[in-house]
Amino acid sequence: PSKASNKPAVKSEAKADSLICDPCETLGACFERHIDKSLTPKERDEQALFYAFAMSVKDQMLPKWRATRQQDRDTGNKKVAYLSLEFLMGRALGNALLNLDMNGESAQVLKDYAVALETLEAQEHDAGLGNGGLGRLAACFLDSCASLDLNVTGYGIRYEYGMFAQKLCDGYQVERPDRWLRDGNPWEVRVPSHNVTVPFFGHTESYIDRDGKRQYTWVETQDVLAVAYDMPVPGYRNERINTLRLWKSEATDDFDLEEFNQGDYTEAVARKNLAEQITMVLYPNDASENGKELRLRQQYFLSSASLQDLLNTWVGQRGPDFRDFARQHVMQLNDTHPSVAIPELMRLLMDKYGLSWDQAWEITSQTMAYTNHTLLPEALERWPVRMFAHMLPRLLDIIYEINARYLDTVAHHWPGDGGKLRAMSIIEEGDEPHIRMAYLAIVASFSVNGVAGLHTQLLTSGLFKDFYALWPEKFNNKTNGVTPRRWLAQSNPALAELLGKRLGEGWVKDLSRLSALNAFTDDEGLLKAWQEVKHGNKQQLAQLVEQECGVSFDPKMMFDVQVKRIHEYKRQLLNILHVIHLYHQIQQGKLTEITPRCVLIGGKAAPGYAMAKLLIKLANNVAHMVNSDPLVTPYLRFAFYPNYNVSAMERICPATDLSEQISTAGKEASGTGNMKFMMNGALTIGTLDGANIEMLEEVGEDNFFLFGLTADEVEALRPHYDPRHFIAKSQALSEVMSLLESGHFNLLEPGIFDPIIDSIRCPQDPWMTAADFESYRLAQVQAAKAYRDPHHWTQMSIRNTAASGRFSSDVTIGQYRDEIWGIA
Ligand code: GL9
Repeated sequence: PSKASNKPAVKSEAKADSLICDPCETLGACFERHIDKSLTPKERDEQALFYAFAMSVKDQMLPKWRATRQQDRDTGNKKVAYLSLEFLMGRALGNALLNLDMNGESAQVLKDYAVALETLEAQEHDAGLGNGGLGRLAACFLDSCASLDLNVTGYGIRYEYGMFAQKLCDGYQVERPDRWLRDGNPWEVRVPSHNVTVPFFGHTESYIDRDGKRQYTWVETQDVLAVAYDMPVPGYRNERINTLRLWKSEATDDFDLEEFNQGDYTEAVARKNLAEQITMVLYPNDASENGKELRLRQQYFLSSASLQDLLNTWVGQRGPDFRDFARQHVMQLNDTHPSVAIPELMRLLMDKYGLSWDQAWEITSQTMAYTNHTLLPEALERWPVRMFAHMLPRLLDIIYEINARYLDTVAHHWPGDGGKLRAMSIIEEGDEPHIRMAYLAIVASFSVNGVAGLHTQLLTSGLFKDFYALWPEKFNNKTNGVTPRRWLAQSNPALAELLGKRLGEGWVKDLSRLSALNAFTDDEGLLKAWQEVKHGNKQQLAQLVEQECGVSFDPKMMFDVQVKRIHEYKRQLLNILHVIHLYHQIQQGKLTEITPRCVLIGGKAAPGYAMAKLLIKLANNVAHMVNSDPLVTPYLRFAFYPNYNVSAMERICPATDLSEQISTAGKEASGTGNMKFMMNGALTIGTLDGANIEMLEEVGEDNFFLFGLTADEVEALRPHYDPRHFIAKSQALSEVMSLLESGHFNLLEPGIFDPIIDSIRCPQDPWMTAADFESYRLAQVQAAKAYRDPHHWTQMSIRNTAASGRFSSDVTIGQYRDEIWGIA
């Protein structure tokens, strides 16, 4: 493409800008225009008012958004593309108003319409374009990048259907489609000037060009149109509005030209579905391999569209001279999901722009950076070579060539070691050869990072040990963080106000200032105010739990919460076993010093993960027994929160006393929910896993309920793990197992929990639930005892918030900026 091909972009952008309201128009005037001029009084229901209001807030952002793009173009600073199959954004309105400092003005404007801001905010559908931690991390990162004034663009997929809605039917999870776009999306702007086409299928041909060089082309492809939808990402009270660019797949006009030509017009139009399928639905699998062809199509679609977009912009500004490209770009790969971007960048540079292999490789290997998010073997992506050969034949050629050259390096480093070559090859040999995407990502990236100290250590000493030996300089750690805007300022307004009174407002931008709270842990005024804030938040959550679960939570009781995806390694089972233990003790009248508590578990199970789904059923059955025994309910209540999502967490974390972070050590790469709870003053009961370790370091053992085996101990025990021994040794666990095995919780459904019982008793249980039970129970006794001293508990709560500054995603992004991206 020449400069000319970029012209439409400039023209239509000018056109888009002329459509917006006058930049001086106030929010009120803008809203009035959207309401009064376009809606009859009857049409002004809450949904319509929300839509009009959100449109008005977006209109207010447009001039700044444009100015940000202009400034980034003019200054020509290095830019970062954050490539991710998931962005779990949640709702946008509250966050936009906070960051733009428009809450006061909004309340004022809405007064005239007799509707509360909260009412409008509640109308917004969560943008659930992610599964859990990995997708929510991407969302927190976008907020921090904009707030730190960094030129970072998020590239993702505009799924028509986001994360499924979870319903409970007879205690079982049932999935319902999430058509989050049904009522329209007031935030997005369709930007047709950035359309690109993405090729699929076909085959490779080679020819000798005029200079006698062998060139390759990918021919007879089926092309899919990628259409950009931009969402604004406002920084916190600065002038920056960054962009989240989400791609939607559409059929090109010459899709199935053959059939058109044969006169089968309607058939051909109907077949456009195939192209539109690509961005139809988010795969709801948490940390497990997928292997589905459509998923690979999504990955390639995102990668190719995003890279073409970056290259088009570059060529539009600089012409096809790529000598400076690597100095000006970084592509951060959020896990291996977009790692097919590596061979795709090679392809575009060589086949489209005529660069040599060495030139293309230099650029690729200097711009790609890879973040690993899990050690679980089932999550490591491997694609059948066969699938690549069929769908992405040209990319397969390139991967083979990358592998051949890289294996020379391996052979040089370990001469004569065929085993090493086989073990480290990007291609896994076998009856069905596979491409190891993590290996491809490591080979081609200049940076490989884990997401917490322990995780990175386990990567370099285990999973990626050989790569670490070859290229130690590539590996680094970036402990995760969460944005204090959404997770404190917005979700916990009462605490934010108290912090503001005590510390000033600076903490929102510099969370390390929370440590100043440590000076006030003996200030009775603060302690009292702190307790009142927590109590108020608990009252609100109690209402929500009543409404969603039909269970009455008493704010005077301890709120003990575990919300996250349901997975065996996260050990919701350990929590449920403990609830059963408390229930049994109470019924037996054996609990002498009792701390009344309300236990809440929430989270979605992958639709194909039978064991996780059974755990949900168990939680619901146990909850039913607990909540229907009037002898028990004064001391213990238990609810499963349905359809846990970002908006639910905004209500849950400010109201939590005790945060459950109880994964088998070495399995949770980092965790990020753990940080949200800590920021909001919850105490953690947890194992030495992921970022828990760093949280413990910050807050000290006196303010944390630590239990369980360490990662090393887990691995040392594994070969001779004998659950019978641990069950026999613990009276509590023996009793719990007996009760569970008696069918007490499934009288009408005999045997349904056998797989769970068997998993606990199985010597191969990878999660070693029985091994940690007794230690967990004792930590719970400590937590219960501590809660009975409200003065001391509150001091510990304050110390947790005070120590949470390091877990702001601003800190994390500061490290990405300085240590990986090298941007100003
Ligand atoms: C995860 C890890 O399991 C978490 O421990 C980690 O905090 C996040 C973010 O780095 O990444 N990896 C992963 O595949 N998921 C994670 O949460 N899964 C989901 O996002 C559902």
